[in-house]
Amino acid sequence: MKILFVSPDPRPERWIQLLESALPDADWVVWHPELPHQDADYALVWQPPEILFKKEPQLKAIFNLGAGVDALLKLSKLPKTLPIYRLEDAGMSAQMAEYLVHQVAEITRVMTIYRQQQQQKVWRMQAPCRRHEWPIGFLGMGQIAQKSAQALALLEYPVASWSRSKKALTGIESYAGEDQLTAFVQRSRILINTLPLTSETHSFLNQRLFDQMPEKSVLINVGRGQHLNEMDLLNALEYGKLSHAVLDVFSEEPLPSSHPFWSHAKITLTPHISAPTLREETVRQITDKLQRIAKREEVSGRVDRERGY
Ligand code: OXD
Repeated sequence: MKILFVSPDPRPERWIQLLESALPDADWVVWHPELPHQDADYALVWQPPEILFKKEPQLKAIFNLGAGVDALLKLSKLPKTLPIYRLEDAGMSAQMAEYLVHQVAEITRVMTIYRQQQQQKVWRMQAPCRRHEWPIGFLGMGQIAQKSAQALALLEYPVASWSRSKKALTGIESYAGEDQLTAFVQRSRILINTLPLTSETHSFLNQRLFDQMPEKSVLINVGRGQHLNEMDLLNALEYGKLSHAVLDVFSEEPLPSSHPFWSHAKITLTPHISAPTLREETVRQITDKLQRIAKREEVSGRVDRERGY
């Protein structure tokens, strides 16, 4: 069995070492566009170039080295029936929960004020956080978002989610479908975007949505940069409903140094690190899926091409 490793990771040998020890019988190849035809069976991919599918049309399945498959599904040469498996959790949900609890606490516990006070050697207690004043809403409630929602609910924030269909998760109020979007947005003072990027969710975070949010709301985007209309965000921070935004993803990554988000006083920005792919967990999960495929067993995490995730 020949398997290609296709990733912009500058040190692919760190992956290959783990992959070879997990599945020593396979022939692992670090692929690059100059390689001749490999006649490989499978490929592990992260943001692969279009030419991969032109050169290796015989692939039986591909494994995405992340949860979001938007970069893959927009490739026109991607064969229509090629099975795609995405990462399911693989250590991402705990990291995401930690990131979101941290960002929410930064805001609701006014940590920037305490940092300023430290610089000025000021010993002063600010008003304690009243959790009922900070209802949190998750746009999207996939596998990775669930742990975050539950962690914040455990900390006694009022937490709700909005998704295609209703979700039955203890302590989390579920809103679903177009009809319930306005009610959901109107109640959510902290809006956390975890939607998959599809043609339906492109520019979902826009002026119309921000206008419906409560006064002095906060937007946290850990989905994709293309979910956000950047001009609308800047306007909403300047004149509108939003008091702050936390952004981990951007339509152009790395974010160009001239971008106004870098120095905006009301924006906290991180370089797409809310839930990075962890090598050990990922290798364990993908090699397990490969072994299941070999035994013709059921394999979870297959992307629904119609739905787009
Ligand atoms: C992912 C990501 O999709 O890291 O996994 O953004």
